Amino acid sequence: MNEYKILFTGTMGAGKTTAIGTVSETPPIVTDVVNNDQSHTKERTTVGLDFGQFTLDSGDRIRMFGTPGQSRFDFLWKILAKNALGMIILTDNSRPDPLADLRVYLEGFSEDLDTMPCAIGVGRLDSHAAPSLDDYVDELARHERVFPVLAVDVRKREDVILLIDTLLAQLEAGMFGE
Ligand SMILES: Nc1nc2c(ncn2[C@@H]2O[C@H](COP(=O)(O)OP(=O)(O)O)[C@@H](O)[C@H]2O)c(=O)[nH]1
Ligand SMILES: [Mg+2]
Repeated sequence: MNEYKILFTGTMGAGKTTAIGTVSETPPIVTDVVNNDQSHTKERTTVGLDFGQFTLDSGDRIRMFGTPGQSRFDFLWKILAKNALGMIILTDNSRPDPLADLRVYLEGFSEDLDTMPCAIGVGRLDSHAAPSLDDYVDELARHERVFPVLAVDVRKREDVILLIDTLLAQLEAGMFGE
């Protein structure tokens, strides 16, 4: 049995806590507290981390960690990224500048992304068509990254599993020399 540690990151409200809760077979551990950040309207936000896990059909176990979104917690990002096999970056397309949001994580996790697969999950694309998936691919290219970009609704189990499968497929293809 293999264990895969996967990191979920992305801006506040992008859906990290929801995504992990959607697929976790154990009650997710959530460290959300009352939000006092005036620039965001969410009532609760993550300051620490989220944790959840589930077992694949193969018997392999996925351990999922959610990072605090705000870059003032970036000292924690480094710790959480250690030994992770892959990273999922979630964005919320209803935000003012989702590509700028993406950049925060591409740059903050730049070293980690040299050695692990990554998939981008774009939320609320159905109601907010711009930027398009192609715009995301172009933004990644500007950072010399080639990652799959998927439209997702993190409230749907199959969407979250597709993101995880996309990471595992990159590992299995030997793209990251595990
Ligand atoms: N209407 C709508 N809501 C969504 C969609 N995706 C995520 N959400 C909601 O957005 C919120 C995301 O919050 P949360 O998971 O706490 O984000 P986090 O800060 O990244 O952990 C949740 O209330 C989700 O139900 C979507 O596609 N449509
Ligand atoms: Mg959260």
